[in-house]
Amino acid sequence: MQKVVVIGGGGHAKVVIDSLQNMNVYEIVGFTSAFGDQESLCGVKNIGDDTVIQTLVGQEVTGFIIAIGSNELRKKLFNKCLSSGLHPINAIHPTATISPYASIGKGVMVAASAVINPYAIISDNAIINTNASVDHDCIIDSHVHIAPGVTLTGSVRVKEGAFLGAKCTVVPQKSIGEWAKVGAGATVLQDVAPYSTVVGTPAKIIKQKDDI
Ligand code: JB2
Repeated sequence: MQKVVVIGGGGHAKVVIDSLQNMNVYEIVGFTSAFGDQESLCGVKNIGDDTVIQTLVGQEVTGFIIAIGSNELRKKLFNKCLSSGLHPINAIHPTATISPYASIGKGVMVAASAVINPYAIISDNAIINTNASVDHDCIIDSHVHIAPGVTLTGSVRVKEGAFLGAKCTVVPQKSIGEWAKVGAGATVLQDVAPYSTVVGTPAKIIKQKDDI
């Protein structure tokens, strides 16, 4: 079995480790974390901070996945692990349904009961969380997090680093801009501007890029 390391030791790491264990194709050598985390998660041991990564490369560990919810931090650590020579692996829970006509990038997490329909494209280091639905022709860019229960109807474009909160819905052919945030339960009927935050039904802007 390919030896892999999980980066992160919080709530999201539990879900990623559980998915990897269900896949039964990787040997997880441990997880790295930043501060005061538990000694083990789901039977996988805490092997310290990210300084151990270089050591692992020399110990036949070839794969990694970033198991952290924050899109900014996940992007930073993804690039750091790539430059260390490790290769990103996917954590796809066996109960996820992924069309053979969909395309899945590297370092992607697809959680239990998520559905990815034909001609959807999921880019590197994205999270498609529990029970989310990504319909035909949706394009999900890198470092995006689609939270549990989100419904993306057909041909939705989600740009880099955007966060879509739990159970929000986006109607067809709308675009969510780079690093935008959509609140839990929102219904998106219009394009969402980059770096903005929208909430409610219909979704309205509560924060724009200029407010940052
Ligand atoms: O530089 C780092 C670093 N910075 C923080 N390197 C490594 N290896 N780990 C880092 N961390 C780790 O991120 C912390 O040590 C901690 O283990 C983890 C953050 O844990 P937390 O439980 O706060 O967040 P999470 O990202 O695991 O889960 C969030 O996102 C999920 C998608 C939560 O909001 C969950 O509720 C949510 N389901």
